This record gives sequence, C-alpha cells and structure tokens, in this order.
Amino acid sequence: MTNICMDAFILKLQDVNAVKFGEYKLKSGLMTPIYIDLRVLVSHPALMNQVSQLMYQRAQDERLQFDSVCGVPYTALPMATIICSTHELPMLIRRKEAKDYGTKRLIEGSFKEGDTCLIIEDTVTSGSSILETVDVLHKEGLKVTDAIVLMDREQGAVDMLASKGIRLHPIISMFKLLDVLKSSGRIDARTVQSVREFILDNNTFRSKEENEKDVPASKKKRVKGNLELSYEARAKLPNVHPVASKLLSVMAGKQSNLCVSADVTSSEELLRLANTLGPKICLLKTHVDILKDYTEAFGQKLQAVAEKHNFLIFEDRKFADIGNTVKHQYEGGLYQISSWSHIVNAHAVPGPGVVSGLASVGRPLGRGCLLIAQMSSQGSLATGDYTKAAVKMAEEHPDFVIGFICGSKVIERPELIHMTPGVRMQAGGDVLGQQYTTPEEVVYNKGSDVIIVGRGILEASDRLDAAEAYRKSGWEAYTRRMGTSDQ
Ligand code: S5P
Repeated sequence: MTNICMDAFILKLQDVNAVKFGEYKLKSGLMTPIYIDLRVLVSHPALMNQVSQLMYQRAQDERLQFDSVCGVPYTALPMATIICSTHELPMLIRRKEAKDYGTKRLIEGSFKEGDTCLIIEDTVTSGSSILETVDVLHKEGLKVTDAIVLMDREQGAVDMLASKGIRLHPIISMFKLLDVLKSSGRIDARTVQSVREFILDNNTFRSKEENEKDVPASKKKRVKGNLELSYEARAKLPNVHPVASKLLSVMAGKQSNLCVSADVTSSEELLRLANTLGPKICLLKTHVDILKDYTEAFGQKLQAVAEKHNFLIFEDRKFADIGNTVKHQYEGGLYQISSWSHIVNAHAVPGPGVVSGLASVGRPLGRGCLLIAQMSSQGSLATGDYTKAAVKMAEEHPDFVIGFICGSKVIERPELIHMTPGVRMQAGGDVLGQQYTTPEEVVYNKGSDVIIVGRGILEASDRLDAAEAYRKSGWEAYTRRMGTSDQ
C-alpha cells in the first residue's frame, strides 16, 4: 500500500507548475482554461517517484495481469522506467519513428506474440495518444487490455478507450483536482466554474451535436454558482459509474425519482408490491432480513420483476463492520445479497475498509454502493465532520461508491446520486424518531435526486395511487429545479 496523501500530492503538482490556469491550446487546437503539463516532473525526482508508486499501486489494486509495461512517449517514458526498474518488470519502448538503419523496429525490447502489455500515460484528453501506441503494439502482435494514466481530463477518454476494449484507470480526475485546489483556497469558485463548463461542454467522445443536445442551455441552471445537469446528461458523463448511469437513465426514461421502501414482512407481498408499483418507480428498496419467509428463490424472482418493469434493486443492509466481515455478509450467509441486489449501502463509521471489503465482492459483479452521509432519524450523529468524512470516502472509491443516503445534497459532483429517506407528503415524524420532509422540500430545496418513501405509500388505502402521487410530486420538484417545468 502507498501512504501518499492524494490531496497533498495534487497541491505539490500545482507547486511545480504542472497545473496551470489561463488560456492554453490543446493538441487538438482547442483553447482550454486549464493546462496539465507533467513534462516538468523530470526535474522533481521525489514527485516522479510518487507518480510511479501510485501507478504501480493501482495496477496491484486492480490485479492487472501483464507481461511488460510501455510508456506513451515521451512524458510517460520515465514513469514507466521507474516502475519497471523498481519492481523488476520487463519494459518496452515505442519509437515514434522507425530507424532507417538496423532493425527498423517500432518497438524496442523483448517480447513474444500474444504477450500482454500495460500502457502508462501521463495525461489524457481524448485518449488518442494511448490509441496510437496501442496500434503500434497491436501491429507487433502484442495485446493491450489496460492503461494507467496519472491525470484524466474527463473529456471522454475512458469511454473512447472502453469502446476499443481498453480499460483506462485514472489516478487523478479533473473534478477531483478542482475540488482539492478549491478547498485549499488555491483557486476561486469562478475558475472552478469555467473549467467545469469547459470540460462538460467538450467531451471528445461524443459529437459536438450530442454535447449540445445533452446539455441544452435551457436545461442548465445555476444553483449556487454551479451548473446543474439533467439526469439524462448525468447518465452520460464520462466518469459516471455504470450502476449510477443505469439508474439515472431509468429515472429520465420513466420520469420517476421515486424509490419505494418495500418494508413488508412477507416475500409474496413484497413481490406483489414490486409488480404493482414497478411502472412508477426507478428503484425498489428492501430490508431482506425482515422477511419471515425468505427462500433462496426470492432474489431471482425479484430480479425478474425488476427487469420486467425496468427498475433497480437496493438492499438497505447498512453494512457497518470491518472489511473482511462485510465481505462475507454481502456475498454469503442466508441472503447472498450481492447475487440479486444492484445497490447496497454502508455506514462510514468503520473507515474505508468497509468500502474495500464490499467492493471486493461487488465490483466484479458490476454493483454499486451508497454511503450513509446523514440520517433522517432524530438525534442522528451523522452530521458535520462525520458527513464530510463520508463524502471524502465516497470520492476516494469512485469505482464502487455511486452516491449517498443523505438529507440534502452533500457534494457538487453530478456523477454521484443523492437519495433521501424520511419522505412523506406531510412533514412530521413517527413515535420512534423518524422525521419526515416533503418531496418538494427534498428535491427542490435540498437538491437531492431520489426520494425514498416507505409508509407514505405502504399505509395508503390505494398504494398504486399513492405511488403515482409521490412520483408526480418528486418529478415536478425536479423539473422545477431544472427550470424545465411547464408551470
Ligand atoms: O436515515 C435513514 C436511512 C434510511 S435507508 N432513514 C431511513 O428512514 N432509512 C430507511 O428508509 C428506513 O430503514 C426505512 O426502510 C425507510 C423509511 O421508511 P418510512 O416508512 O419512514 O418512509
């Protein structure tokens, strides 16, 4: 494990002038308000060592399998060299031009056909430089499945490379960089805003028309100085987790930001409820351990209903133990939650191990996790610094954490989803400390994305009618927030 503090590392990059703000020209000719120039790192060996350490650690964390390492010329060459030298890994060098004497090879180093080569790159915008190197390696009979990059400008490289069968693993993303520089007072809100707008409007993987179509001016609304994107546009962000993307698309497609909390104690009733309310909801939340008649078939049956009505399943297990224990609780036991639930949630109280433990099971299955940043119950201790720590933990695990359980928006990151429980048409509470807020308040004023409703629907004389009323109320609050309401 590396013990490099990412925030301090990002500040050091700015100290050595590797991150510049102003007006700069990119390789494509486009003018950009932020320029990342990692060429300067060769003059800062301690930083260069840290870069190489972070990249190697990522390869280990992702359990990448490869026979050799190749840096994209030229900036990433020394990075690859340090990794290979420190860990005694074979390296390959790609020549930019073939020599006109001797072997005329484009790749230097020993390899055999079918070997897998890991690519190392310093910065990506579109991913085209990585692809150029991959093409040369392919011509020599080498395979490339993964690439590690220090800095991803989040302008489409992940998606572009994925479309070519290459997984890109960024160490730092543009939005993370902006957050760190902003919270340390190095840049102001206006700079953050202009860079964000530039990045979101200039996705190189989508066409200009698509960029404009997905984020039309009428759908952009400034909320406290930030640009707000529609659910639809957020589903297509380059850095959005696949589960978050799916959920956001379902929300946009069904015009529903309603999650029903199916807190009933019989499997049959739960499945019936899922079938009846399915068309109205984007997500169904379960507490599988309150079912009195759980059988192994339950998960499969619920999945079939979810597929039929196009909603996702969220088991509200609230994991809160050490990594090794939650791993077993998620994967095994009676309920085998990971086999049927798209989303689970976890308390931040054990520290990042709880996320790593769950991710070791959920990530290979393509699942996502919500961190509990705040709670709706009276006297909850999840406030202030605890909430901030939960948010930070989420940001550090973008490959598994898709958002939060919270009372209001806790971070301006459009790829993360905010879900709020304790929702009822009439504000108030129950005798056991639950506190209710209205859909309008939660979505319009508090900026949350999904309303979680249990008894407000379950105790209604007509559950379908009630679900429709909540769907409508939640959706209207969202369209009003976006400034696209007809009213
Ligand atoms: O802070 C929270 C977090 C959750 S997930 N407060 C909550 O109420 N919940 C869950 O949301 C709770 O476990 C229950 O399943 C649902 C709220 O149910 P309701 O009947 O009060 O709407």
